[in-house]
Amino acid sequence: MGRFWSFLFLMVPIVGVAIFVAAAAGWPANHWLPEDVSAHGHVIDGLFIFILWLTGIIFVLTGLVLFWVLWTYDAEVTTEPVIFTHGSHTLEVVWSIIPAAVLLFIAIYQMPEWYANKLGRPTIDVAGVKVPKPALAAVTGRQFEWRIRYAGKDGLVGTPDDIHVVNDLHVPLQEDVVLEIKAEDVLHSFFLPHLRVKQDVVPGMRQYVWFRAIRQGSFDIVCAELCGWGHYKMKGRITIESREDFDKWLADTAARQEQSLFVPAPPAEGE
Ligand SMILES: [Cu+2]
Repeated sequence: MGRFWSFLFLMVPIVGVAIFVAAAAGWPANHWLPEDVSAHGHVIDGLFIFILWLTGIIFVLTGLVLFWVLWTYDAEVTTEPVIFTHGSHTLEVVWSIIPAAVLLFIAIYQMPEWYANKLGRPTIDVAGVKVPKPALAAVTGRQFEWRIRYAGKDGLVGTPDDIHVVNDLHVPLQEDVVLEIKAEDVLHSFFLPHLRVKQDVVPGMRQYVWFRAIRQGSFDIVCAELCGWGHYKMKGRITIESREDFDKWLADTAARQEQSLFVPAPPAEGE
């Protein structure tokens, strides 16, 4: 019976590896990573896959060691008396230093990408001086929608001529896009899976995210922080389009917003 448990625990690395291979091979459906439509996404995917391999190998090795211990020291087979020890000081030191070194390596290895995504905001030239690129739009998370305001003619977000939309973010293709991210009520997380952008949104804090989209299309905006009963429906769309289409969409939206007169359609015959 003792060896039954050995095989049961052997199933952990076997099933783990099988699921990993099936997911990577796209079976039964391709659900590994969403399509990457950003300029920097491949670096983040590379980090993800690298850490997955690292933890995957350690997972399989520890699973196999567990199997070996259960198999070798099965009480029904091994008749030798149990030896109690106080452990191995050397072993304790070694298996503390190795994970510490690995974690330190990951921390240093990912630093350039962390800088590029969280600290190195794109700049623009103003009279020969490099200044942080202003936000194209401000996105405010609230229960349960994304409110978006674009800068109006003055080029500044937060002024009376702003253009307002809800859950419908448009950005130009092949340009560095900076977004200002805020929360109105509780914690949210602004997540653009196809652009590999995710930022917690904290009430009272003004934060910025940036990216460069390299493919046209319409993709998801989701909230990645459980923010209340309607968290699941806090989703919007991001439309990536050419500069001309973006300018036209923004002008049309601004014009619609400025309509001061609403003329309802005449009632149909017989009403
Ligand atoms: Cu939310």
